[in-house]
Amino acid sequence: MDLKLLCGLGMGAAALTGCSQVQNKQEAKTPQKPNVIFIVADDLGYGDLSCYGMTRIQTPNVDALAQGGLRFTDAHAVASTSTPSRYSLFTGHYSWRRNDTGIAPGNAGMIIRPEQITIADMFKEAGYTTGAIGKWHLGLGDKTGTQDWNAEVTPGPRDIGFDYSYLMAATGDRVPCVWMDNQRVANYDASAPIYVDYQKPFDGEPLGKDHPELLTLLKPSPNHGHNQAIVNGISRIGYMKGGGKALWEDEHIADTLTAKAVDFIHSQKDTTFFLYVGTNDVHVPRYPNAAFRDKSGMGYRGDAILQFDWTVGQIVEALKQDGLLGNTMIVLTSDNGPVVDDGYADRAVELLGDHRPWGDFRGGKYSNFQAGTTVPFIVYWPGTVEAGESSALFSQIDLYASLAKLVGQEIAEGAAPDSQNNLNALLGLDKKGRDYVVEASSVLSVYDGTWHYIIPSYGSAYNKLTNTELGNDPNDQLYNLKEDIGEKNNVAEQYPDKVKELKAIIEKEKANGYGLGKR
Ligand code: NG6
Ligand code: CA
Repeated sequence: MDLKLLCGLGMGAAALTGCSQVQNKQEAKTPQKPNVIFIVADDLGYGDLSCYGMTRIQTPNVDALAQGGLRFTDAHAVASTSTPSRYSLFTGHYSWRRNDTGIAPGNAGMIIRPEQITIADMFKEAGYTTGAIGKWHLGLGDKTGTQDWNAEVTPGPRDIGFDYSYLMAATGDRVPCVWMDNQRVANYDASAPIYVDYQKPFDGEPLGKDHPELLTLLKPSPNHGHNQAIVNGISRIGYMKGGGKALWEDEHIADTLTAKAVDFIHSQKDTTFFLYVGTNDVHVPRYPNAAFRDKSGMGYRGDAILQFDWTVGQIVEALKQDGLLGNTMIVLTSDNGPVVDDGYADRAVELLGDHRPWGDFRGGKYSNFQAGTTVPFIVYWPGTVEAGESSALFSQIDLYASLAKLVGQEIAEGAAPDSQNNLNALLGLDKKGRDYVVEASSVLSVYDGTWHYIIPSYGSAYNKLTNTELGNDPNDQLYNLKEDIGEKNNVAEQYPDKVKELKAIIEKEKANGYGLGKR
């Protein structure tokens, strides 16, 4: 890297002279057009990677990104579950402004409508080839329940900016259990037409709840549901008929999506690309490949973490082979906080030992407490993003505006209304980041880097099934994260002015649209 670029990026401050003005401003040099890859893990917690303090197992491939890149310690997903989190990531619009962005069934219609402008549209405008691989969970087709899975399902990712897609419609635990290759079932088997229903079972199709003897790979945890359609020895949420040789095999989900990501990278080595890779790891049902199964000593959840790490390694290796590492920005993160038992008896609870997937934070997936949305977040762009750690407050919702700034793209009118340009924080040049983040779980909360305020709610305080403290309380809750990272002491009564100030932020934000309470 030449001196001019170093100055422009505000790097090498001590070693360089003659560019102090630029250093003070700490502005990123834009535009630049690297390839951009989002690797979004599923339900991977802040404490689930060895570079974030996990000691039980090692994640060397992710750690290499952390060592050569920027590891954030205060980055947030917008919501504590997948659909609303990914919705905001792609649109730069708070999912909680709508009432239809909750956890989507596998037959949901497209939640991001074709007329909406997404981050993929933004990249396309900037001349990128765009791809989406892996977990989608944002609906496909026009209306819920009306898809014909035996034909092209439209609208789909193509209509919201993705040139290429290879996706699971929803989650591993929801039907249909097939891959969608550019909006058509992959490996379609004409002898076994596919039907999906979330209301009523199909005559003659055995269900998990009636046929435990057919659940050869995994059984559901008691009272968690997940006991409907049976697809390769695992019962799911929803009813399904057919599929034949198109049905996915759970032990090959990770290697299938990894191979597709690697192929995409190789096929685009001479273009500039944006690739979203949503892994199924470490979501339930966890049934990792034999290469990882029973290898972690922590059960399938730990094995799935090893498998996730392998996927990351394969993607990096593909970039290396094509000589693309210096010209590619990888953003590695998770869609929401961790959960140990999310529906299947995979011994994750029994074998957890002293491992803390949520790190020092309280709660987890589904929770208003900080472990709901505080996620691992690593930016790797060797030669441009200086290696280190950043405590800047960052929200995934800002990827849209920040990357638009990076590539020199205007934000289209009406697009990404909640996304702020925090490119300097993303590149490690601004150590502070956002003034505050709004977090969405059962209710909204706001966090300013020190104080976390959760609005009163009458929801249950505890989810017995998943063993999660949900952070619902009929009183105001205020925590000082700098002194009390585990949110043990509610200090709302001691700091009424702080409560008032943070409450006012939520009210101000809600005034621009609010649908969460109407779900
Ligand atoms: C919940 C499921 C859980 C998981 C989650 C979605 C039950 C009892 N629990 O409703 O297993 O599928 O939805 O997870 O059905 S997410 O990470 O995709 O948001
Ligand atoms: Ca998730």
